Amino acid sequence: MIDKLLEAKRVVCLTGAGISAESDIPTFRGEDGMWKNHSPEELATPGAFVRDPALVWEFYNWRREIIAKAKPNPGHLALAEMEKIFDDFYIITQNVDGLHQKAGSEKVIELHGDIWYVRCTEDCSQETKLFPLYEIPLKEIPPHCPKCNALLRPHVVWFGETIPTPPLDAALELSANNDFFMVIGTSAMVQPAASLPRYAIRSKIYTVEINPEKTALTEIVDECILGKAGSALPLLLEEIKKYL
Ligand code: BV8
Repeated sequence: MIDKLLEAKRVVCLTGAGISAESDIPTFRGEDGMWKNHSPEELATPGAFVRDPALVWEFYNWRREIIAKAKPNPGHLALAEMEKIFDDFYIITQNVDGLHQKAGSEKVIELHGDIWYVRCTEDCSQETKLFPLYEIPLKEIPPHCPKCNALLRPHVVWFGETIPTPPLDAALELSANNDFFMVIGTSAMVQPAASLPRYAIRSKIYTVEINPEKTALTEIVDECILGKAGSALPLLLEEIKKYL
């Protein structure tokens, strides 16, 4: 694997909740993924928000409080260093926690949005189309638009909502056009993100999975490192540095 990685001009990574697990952010399908007996799939939907915006915002407030305390772990930091080593190094992330950017990664495509941004559900003005809301905990649940008092919603992609075209097109293009693809910390169950590694494999790109557990991808990738991102990625970085 290391020879393929060293020859690579463009490296692309797809990350999921697993890369933030060692930053103490619960994954979606791990045993800590539930919140008050609700699964994220139940709450991260437009229907749940219409039915009970307060409950959905309680869920996001809980996650925001956890994420606010979270620090990038050695896995995030190793990817940020790799971005400086390779000519072209991109991260496509399913996560909304912003930890890749906090770790120093700059070329990050957030497929599912950013938990720190909100938008007015009435789309009432340019300023409230999309703006940051960092207060922890939220002063008001659910929060209302400062301009028109309509409900605010988190700027994340819910189940049943389409991924915005710009990040999705960029992710599709990168997944099929690179020299080395790493899929890190994802159960590869959520579409269309889960199809990205398959595009890489179909494009005959050397694909490596890093995950302590097997997934639906494990059988079809070129190599699987059965381990945690927080230890596997720093080891990979050390290996790379031997040849620099
Ligand atoms: C779409 C943002 C077109 C929000 C997220 C029925 C109706 C409507 C849609 C569908 C439907 N059936 C299927 C769909 C499609 C649906 C989907 O895929 N559903 C799944 C449940 C089957 N997808 C969508 O709706 C997408 N849009 O398809 O639009 C459309 C539109 C209408 C109708 C049809 C189609 C939008 C999906 C985006 C949802 N938003 N997040 C928020 O965060 O609040 S998804 C969210 O869950 C995450 O972003 C992520 O994508 C996913 C969680 O997956 P993972 O990241 O993989 O995390 P998970 O916990 O599952 O796994 C963690 C992994 O880490 C494990 O493998 C574990 O072993 C590993 N791990 C643990 N520790 C470590 C580790 N790895 C490394 N190191 C460690 N230390």
